[in-house]
Amino acid sequence: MTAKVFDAIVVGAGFSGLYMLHRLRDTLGLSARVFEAADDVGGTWYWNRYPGARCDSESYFYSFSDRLSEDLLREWTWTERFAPQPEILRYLQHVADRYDLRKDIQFSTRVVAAEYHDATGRWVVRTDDGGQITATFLITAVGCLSTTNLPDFPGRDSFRGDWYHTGVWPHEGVDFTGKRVAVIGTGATGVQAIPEIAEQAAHVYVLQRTPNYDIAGGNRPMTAEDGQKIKANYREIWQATRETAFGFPYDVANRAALSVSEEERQRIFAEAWERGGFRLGTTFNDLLLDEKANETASEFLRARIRERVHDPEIAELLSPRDHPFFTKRPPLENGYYETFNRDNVTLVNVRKTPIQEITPTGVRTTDAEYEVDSIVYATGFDAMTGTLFKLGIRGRTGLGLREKWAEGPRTYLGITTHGFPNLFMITGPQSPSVLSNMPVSIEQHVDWITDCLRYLRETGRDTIEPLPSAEDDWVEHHNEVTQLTLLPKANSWWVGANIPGKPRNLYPYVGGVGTYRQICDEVASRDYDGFTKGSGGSASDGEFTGAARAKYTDIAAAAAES
Ligand code: N01
Repeated sequence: MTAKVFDAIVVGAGFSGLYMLHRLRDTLGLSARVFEAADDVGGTWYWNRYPGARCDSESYFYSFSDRLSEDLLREWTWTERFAPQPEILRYLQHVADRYDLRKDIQFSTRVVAAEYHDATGRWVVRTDDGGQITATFLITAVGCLSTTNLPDFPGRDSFRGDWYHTGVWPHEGVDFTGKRVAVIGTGATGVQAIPEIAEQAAHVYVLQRTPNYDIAGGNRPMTAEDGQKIKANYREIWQATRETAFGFPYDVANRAALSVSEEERQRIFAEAWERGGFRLGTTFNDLLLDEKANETASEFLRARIRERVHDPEIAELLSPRDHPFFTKRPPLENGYYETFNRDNVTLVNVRKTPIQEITPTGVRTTDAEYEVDSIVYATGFDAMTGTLFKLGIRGRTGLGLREKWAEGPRTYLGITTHGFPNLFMITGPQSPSVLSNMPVSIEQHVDWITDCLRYLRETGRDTIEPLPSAEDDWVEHHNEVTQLTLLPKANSWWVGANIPGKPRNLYPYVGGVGTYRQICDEVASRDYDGFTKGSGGSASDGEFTGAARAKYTDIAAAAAES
């Protein structure tokens, strides 16, 4: 079969794949083909249709920015402070239509292999429909949370009732009316789904292994006044998202938690709590660095649980004691804690009495059997690398990405990896990705890749690959920055602890969105420092001067002085 030939292949048609396609095709004038496993655009927002699914970033900054279009920002009006899944999906469908993107997307098609051919300097990509196409550039836009984690409980397949994973929820929805339901998992997803399921079901058993520090979401409808105010300030809002630590339009306050009095600290926490969302995590600059500082926020949150949950024993069971605040992604909640005051909800501590097996009629722990009609697995994802590995990516010497990263990801800037020329990973591991407001990080990567491809064209090249020394340096820098924080202390999916056998590393980069952007820009401005460039698959022109880490050091020194 003759392979079809493109300039670029993109895998995935969520936020990142859509924007990448637009830039490749409409900005650079390249030919591109997108492969998408689903039968429509949307990515995360296509698959995650569980009850209560909504975004934990505020809707007015969880979208494409003015980089894509100021008109689109003016045209689109969000109806809720935190947009529900159907609305975000509609938004992405609207973007696909507005920019006529669907014609270059092949839906219902999975990439099963992607191999780099040294002799031609091209990627050869095979798909599950037997198709084969080649391209100079391969760009993964597969999202960070797209391969579900379904724990391998003994007897799982013997269950005779209905079961669901939240990450692949039935499109027609699920009616739990009159049903007894077990929900396994109390991460950001479980916390959104459980209150909604409890409204419908006859009884809900919440099987909790680790309680989280859930922050009040404070969701509410957006008023016309909200909309006008936001639209009048969009430029400033987006500029701020690009400069702050987490990609929000508000930054971490420049003060230490223990530098203020107890009374003042409580006032600051309470004010952030009232405003809702992730603001609480930005109240002091040492919450992620110092355990004593962190404990003040952790205890503030435990006190909120005790206020809202009537039974003190249940309140204590819901209170995290084994990890500092924000070392696991804190869920945003809307009525989660009150759910445990209902008669039809039972909290089961599966840390103390672990799940032993799934039986034909329910879930058996070491203590009891819970007979249920339905099981909901809110058990998360094989994050950041799970989907990349499933693409069957092989680089220059036939080395598989999975083999290369057997001990953990090795990247340069979280976008590229040595031995895999012309491979770009949007929001790849060791970039800020899931430690940020995703659309901001997605746009930054797509724009950086776009500039890089333009640079190659303008300098008469078509091949780029990071040097091993640049990659070693980035991995070392990533690990050093990680060790400054409390993040390694928790068994979170951020460190891969949720997947048996997964190498323990911090997968996202914690140096901050604004800092990271400056680092990437510095690398680009120095003729893509740390990359070799060339043509036809042969890249030898380029050196590594350490620009990335030098930029970080400069920024950190300036911050320490201020
Ligand atoms: O998954 P999780 P998630 N036995 O891995 C439990 C994003 N998100 O889908 O903590 C018993 O966080 C596990 O227990 P433990 C967001 O970034 C975004 O909830 O490992 N329990 C945990 O309670 C989020 O962080 C939005 O002890 C088991 C739960 O299952 C990410 O998605 C909305 C178990 C899994 O929690 C993932 O969240 C929702 C076992 N064998 C989610 N295995 C937005 O706002 C796992 N668990 C955009």
